[in-house]
Amino acid sequence: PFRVPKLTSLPSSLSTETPLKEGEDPVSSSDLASDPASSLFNHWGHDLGPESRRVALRKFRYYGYNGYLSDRISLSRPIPDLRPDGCRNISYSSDLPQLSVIFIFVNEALSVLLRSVHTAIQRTPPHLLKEIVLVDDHSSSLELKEHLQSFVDETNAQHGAGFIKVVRHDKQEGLIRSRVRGWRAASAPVVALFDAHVEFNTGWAEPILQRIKEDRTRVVSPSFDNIKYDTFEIEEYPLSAQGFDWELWCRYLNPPKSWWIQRNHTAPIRSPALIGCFVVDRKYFEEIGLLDEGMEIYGGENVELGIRVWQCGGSVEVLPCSRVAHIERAHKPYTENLTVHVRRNALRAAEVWMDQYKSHVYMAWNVPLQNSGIDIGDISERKALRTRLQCRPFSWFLSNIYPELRSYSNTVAYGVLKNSLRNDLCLDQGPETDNVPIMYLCHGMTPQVSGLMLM
Ligand SMILES: *[C@@H]1O[C@H](CO)[C@@H](O)[C@H](O)[C@H]1NC(C)=O
Ligand SMILES: *[C@@H]1O[C@H](CO)[C@@H](O)[C@H](O)[C@H]1NC(C)=O
Ligand SMILES: *[C@@H]1O[C@H](CO)[C@@H](O)[C@H](O)[C@H]1NC(C)=O
Ligand SMILES: [Mn+2]
Repeated sequence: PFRVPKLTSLPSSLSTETPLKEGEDPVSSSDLASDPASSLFNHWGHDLGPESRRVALRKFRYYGYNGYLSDRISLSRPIPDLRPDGCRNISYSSDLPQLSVIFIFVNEALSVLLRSVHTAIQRTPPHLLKEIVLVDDHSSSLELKEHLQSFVDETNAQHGAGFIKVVRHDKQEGLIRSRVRGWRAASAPVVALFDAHVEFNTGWAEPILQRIKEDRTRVVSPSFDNIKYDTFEIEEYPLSAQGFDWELWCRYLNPPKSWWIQRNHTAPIRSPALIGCFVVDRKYFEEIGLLDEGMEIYGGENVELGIRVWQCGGSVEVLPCSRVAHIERAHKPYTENLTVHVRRNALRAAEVWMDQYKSHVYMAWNVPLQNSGIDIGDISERKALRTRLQCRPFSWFLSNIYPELRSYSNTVAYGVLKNSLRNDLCLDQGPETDNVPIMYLCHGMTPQVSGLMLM
């Protein structure tokens, strides 16, 4: 029953894309190398002269978004108020706790970073915003040094010394340790950890602070909308929870049934994990173990945090009435090899938190459970944390918090199925449009990796 296709072009199922984090746009670096202009100039810049196009393109390749356009947009532009009906009508406690807003960045366009800071100042009630912490993870870009410093000095002259604090890393530490570094520099009772390519929307802070004031073990995310990386238009996103797949990449999820049943679009959405930006009680964050600083660069730390908070007695939720727009870049900074780090970080989280279900993570990454050859570093401190906090098992998390994540109890083997006569041919998922598997040249990527189940 297997069809052997002509081996001249790849089947449509063959995708080298990694799943997306933060819903980032699936333009890979290799797409950019072959046709960098295509994704910047599709919807923008038709009337630019050749010189401007060159500048715009250079900035786009550097930042992963349209830095040229950003430089020409007001730092305090109005954006649509995308809160669902009912939100504007809710009243909040008059003694909400104060916030430190922490931004981490590496080689961010100055105008994008400043717009993040500006909108935080502009759209957070002044009495609730104690300070802003900027963590520069060893940027090389010059404008982030002097120009940023003069903005900070001017702002502090108005708002008081130390209103904006700048922390700079001498060497690159990655997103995860940068967030923790920002937390260390913060002093307000609640900390908000954000990327530095966002625009805060009206009333974003109050609903979050209310929920944390009522229960300090809540870790809260706003609802995200998208700032299009080419046109900088704001695109409304549907209300979502934040979850993950077995590779521990985060995903937006449909809110749980229990939320829909309430028929109240302003109600908090229970969420298995976090996309990456979140707000948390400063001391509670420490009590439950911050982020796993043994993770590298990027990815998985947000999922680990969500699992850990739930298993150790806290909760995670997304608030429809709190909205923050975020640029989904066309490509990310740091390294082209993000997946190498995400895989390592995922295996760390699996080993510490997921009990027998850790096999699902190994299977998703197609690495053997024993002797995987992947160095995940020392996890003894994280295991001790789990013991100290007397956390629940992962099976509890799966049944009570994330029943949508399918688990398999009958896997006898997983990996790639090779043809024994021609061992360069492997079983492949084939075109997604039909459900017929095919034989195809072995490439070892997702469409050829599968579990073998006992039926
Ligand atoms: C909510 O909105 C309705 C209709 O606009 C208004 O009558 C009511 O007073 C509002 N409630 C609050 C608490 O502001
Ligand atoms: C809807 O949810 C909001 C936020 O939790 C709450 O304040 C409000 O009372 C709820 N409305 C109804 C009708 O239950
Ligand atoms: C990317 O990962 C591969 C395989 O782990 C490694 O050989 C290579 O050096 C990495 N490249 C970069 C730029 O880190
Ligand atoms: Mn981001």
